[in-house]
Amino acid sequence: MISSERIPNNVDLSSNKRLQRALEHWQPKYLDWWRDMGPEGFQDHHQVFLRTAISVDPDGWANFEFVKLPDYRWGIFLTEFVADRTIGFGDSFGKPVWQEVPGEFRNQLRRLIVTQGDTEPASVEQQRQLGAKCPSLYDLRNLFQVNVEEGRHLWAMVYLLHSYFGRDGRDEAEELLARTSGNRDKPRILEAFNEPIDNWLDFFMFTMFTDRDGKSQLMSLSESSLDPLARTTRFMLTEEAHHMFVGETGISRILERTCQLMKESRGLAEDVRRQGGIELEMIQRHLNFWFSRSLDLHGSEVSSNAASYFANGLKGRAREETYEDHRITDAVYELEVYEDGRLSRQEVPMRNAMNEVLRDWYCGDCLAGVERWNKILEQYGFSDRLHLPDRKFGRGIGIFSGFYFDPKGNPVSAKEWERCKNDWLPAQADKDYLKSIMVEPVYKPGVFANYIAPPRRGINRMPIDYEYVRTEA
Ligand code: BYC
Repeated sequence: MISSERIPNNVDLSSNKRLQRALEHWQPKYLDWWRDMGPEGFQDHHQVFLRTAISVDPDGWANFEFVKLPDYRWGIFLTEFVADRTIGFGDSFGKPVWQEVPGEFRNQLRRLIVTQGDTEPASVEQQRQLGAKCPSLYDLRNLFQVNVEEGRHLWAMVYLLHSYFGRDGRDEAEELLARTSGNRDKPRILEAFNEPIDNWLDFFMFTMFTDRDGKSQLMSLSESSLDPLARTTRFMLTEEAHHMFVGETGISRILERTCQLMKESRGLAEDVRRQGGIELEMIQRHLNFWFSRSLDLHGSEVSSNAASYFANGLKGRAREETYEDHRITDAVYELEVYEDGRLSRQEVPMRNAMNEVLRDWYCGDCLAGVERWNKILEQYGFSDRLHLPDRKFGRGIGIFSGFYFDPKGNPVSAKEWERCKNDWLPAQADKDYLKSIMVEPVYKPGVFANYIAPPRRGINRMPIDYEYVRTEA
């Protein structure tokens, strides 16, 4: 039976019998999915030092305990209700927000919620084999924290589907457990969530760049006129911040170790490799891949879907309150386009360019992170730098897909692309090398794989050599 003890929540679950029954029906299927598709090899005999949200207060997060992964208490939380909240953008700007789904926007809202929901279990599936290759117990615990929170984000979207979309919503909730990342017949909806995450470099890049798309999309959904969606996504953002911390500091620590190995040698890639490290060029190739995949997640540059989401007040801009014009009926966006083999600029109605507006915000947020990484190279006295590739590079969605650009954004021929692509994007040789240095997991407290530096501090004031994941006797 679902109770506030089993499912921490602030939606008064026990007094809503219909919802309670629907979730009771869904929960065993979720747990079956978690056992089948969640972290492999860590379901039954391990206790993990995890934090569980038990309320939306700032100290609601301070709950750390050892739990078995399938026993994690996946909760349902919305940020506090704000009385008299009004619609912040679009054609109905200034009118009261909705507590129920308006019939005319039902399909669009369902589609947004399903797309968001689909990414959450997808990422757990993508990461399920990383435990057997972990660089330390500290990192293993962080991986599982990210995984259980993605599971909670799925609960958040399923809560909305069950509460506001009736039979259709319940069917969609089942489908969220039926699609699988990378499955040929029933893949996940968005492309990046079907890419394999085979190694910890991919994992850290994914949590840096793809989780950051999670941040930008959740920020825009948190402006929604559907108040329960806005409040749910607002709380999800607090967890997203931790995932990006894992990604950013994971790469920082790899970079730091690479710098140490470069110092010890002559700074050459082959020397870093000879000592079991990850050379800068390989880090850059993985950055290129996950950044461009995550750019794709923002959709096409010109999108009538995006225009309609904005007009209808379903999905706004990140930090909508910082803009002056919230209706933007006449404004235009100057877009870079590629036509007849030439790059030029074209004006498009701003509403149709909403995906691009969000992508601008996203690129700025990514750039700040890359600059923080470059400080490490600077501190070690190296002139090498990591770079974000141009946003036209390596795209599979939108107006630049189907064309070839180098990482600086210059058009190149198919032949040139073939010649250089292994310098620009991860190649099989990279995968093989990374596999070889991660083949032995590090399960000894306080010990770290040779390719990564220890973190600055442990979790929740525990020491770095704390046994964050324990094997049961
Ligand atoms: N791959 O007008 P278009 C996260 C489809 S991540 C495959 O270009 P639109 C997380 C599109 O669905 C955040 N298909 O795009 C991170 C449409 O298909 P239909 C997830 C794609 O609709 C890490 C067609 O192409 N949240 O939370 O303006 C770990 C034309 O669409 C892709 C959201 O995405 C793609 N990359 O915008 C865990 C928010 N891109 O309808 C979690 C909800 C587009 O013609 N989603 N398509 O069959 C949305 O707001 C929008 O659906 C999108 C696309 C921004 C994704």
